[in-house]
Amino acid sequence: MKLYYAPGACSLSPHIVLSELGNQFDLEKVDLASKQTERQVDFTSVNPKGYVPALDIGNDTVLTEGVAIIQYLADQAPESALVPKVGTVSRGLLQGHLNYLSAELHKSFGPLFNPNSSEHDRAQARKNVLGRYDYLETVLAATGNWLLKDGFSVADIYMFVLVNWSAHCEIDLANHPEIARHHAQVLARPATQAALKAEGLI
Ligand SMILES: N[C@@H](CCC(=O)N[C@@H](CS)C(=O)NCC(=O)O)C(=O)O
Repeated sequence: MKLYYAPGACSLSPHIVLSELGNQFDLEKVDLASKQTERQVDFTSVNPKGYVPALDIGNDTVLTEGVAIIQYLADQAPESALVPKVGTVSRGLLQGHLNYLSAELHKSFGPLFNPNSSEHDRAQARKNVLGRYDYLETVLAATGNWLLKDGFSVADIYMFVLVNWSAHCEIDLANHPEIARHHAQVLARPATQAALKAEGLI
């Protein structure tokens, strides 16, 4: 299988999941501005939506949307316990976290990566992100460790990738010590280090 990615983008989340699972996979870097891959393929022919991540799983099938990809990967390896079993309450809680991360937190970062955003838009986006962090801080304070009481999951990996943008976006974690702790814990995992290295980020 092949993961289409851009260094440090949200595609880092399936990259870390692949690394946690110890899967064999290829990587192909995408230039998001030109939509060309490093092998000079028109990326829109791989994912017509034009954004990463995209995972080619063979048989002419390309999975898109980060939260779908990471659940698919973890479901293939139930022994990894990176996702609770389908149909359980825990899986419902996981999907609630994934949707919150995607629809509420991930998208709140948008103006901070748009070179055309005004300073006013950027300030508002930082405020929105910090507001989303408030909720995650209470979840982590209640569980004392990961997003789910059951243990480390793909939601922690996705959250790590989003929180990892904070420094670049000038978002201070000083008032969110649980999130800072969570970030440091995921960062220290060997699978995270391997993915960051492969993307040339460390
Ligand atoms: N809904 C998509 C959003 C993916 C997304 O926002 N990807 C960004 C990088 S983090 C991207 O490729 N942006 C380039 C573009 O939209 O042109 C998902 O969750 O997978």
